[in-house]
Amino acid sequence: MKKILVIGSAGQIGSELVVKLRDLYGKEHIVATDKCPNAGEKLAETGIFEILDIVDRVALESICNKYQVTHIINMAAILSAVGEKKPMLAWDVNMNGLLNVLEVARELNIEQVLVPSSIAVFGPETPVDNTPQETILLPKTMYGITKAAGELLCDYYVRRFGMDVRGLRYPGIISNETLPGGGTTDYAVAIYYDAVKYKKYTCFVKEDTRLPMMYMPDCLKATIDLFQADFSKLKHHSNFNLNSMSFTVKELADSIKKYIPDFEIDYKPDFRQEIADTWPNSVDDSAARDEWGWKPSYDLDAMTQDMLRAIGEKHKQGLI
Ligand code: AKB
Repeated sequence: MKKILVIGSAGQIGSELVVKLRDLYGKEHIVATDKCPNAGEKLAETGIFEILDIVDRVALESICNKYQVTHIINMAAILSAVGEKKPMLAWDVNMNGLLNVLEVARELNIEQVLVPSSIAVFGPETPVDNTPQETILLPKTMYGITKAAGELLCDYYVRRFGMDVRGLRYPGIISNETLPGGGTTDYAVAIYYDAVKYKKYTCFVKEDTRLPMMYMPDCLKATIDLFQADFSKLKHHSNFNLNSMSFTVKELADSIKKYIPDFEIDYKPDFRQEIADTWPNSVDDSAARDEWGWKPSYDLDAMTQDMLRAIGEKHKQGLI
């Protein structure tokens, strides 16, 4: 039976992925870990939780041995905006941390490693519309550099050591459970919270900024579908493009206005505009569709309705 270690479980995606995995495989089969003890409190109440900093290889190995881990999902990462403020930290967590995961997995014969990548692997030289699976990877952020190098490293472990390592390029992820931390696409989450609380949002990128985005239920589905896919059927391994929706900030604001007509937005672009300008508008995910059957469910309006409902509920209860 699988014993799945999730690293970085208290983050935006990890916190919801752990809940889903516990439902699917049983809570005794999921080892949730995070470096922040407080952030993991909720996860610790409902299943196995250990404190783990991905850069601590000895601790990682000891947890894998303690629980006889068979699968690792690595959700720990320093994202693009924080990565530009702290590039050495981004390198350490995203590269040295990843190397620890791959090396421990190799030494202990772990059956599978899943490592998310990101649209941040692309750069201004990449075709911006329907970005192909195989294309120019010249990222300009430290986060993007570590993700592009990480994809190559993961594919190296597949080729050189015959390991099962897989990964997918997340677009901006929108959710209402745990706030994202330190990404450029965070505006697409913050806008909903501010719409509910203040009916007003000041956006840190311009209104015509268009980026690929995805709602959390689709993100969880994609992650679990790839996790469960038959490895022998995969031609790609660590770098699946993943498309769902693509919209400008104005289109996002217009979608919110359908449900909150007096919602107002203004714009004060900051350093994150430059990052967003290096990323594509939309990506071609036919490899993910062909090789493991990827298919998203949500569009912008369906997501907006669900986000406003969930955040409105929290607001009524005084939780935000
Ligand atoms: C970020 O904005 O840094 C992330 C990402 C696109 O990977 N959300």
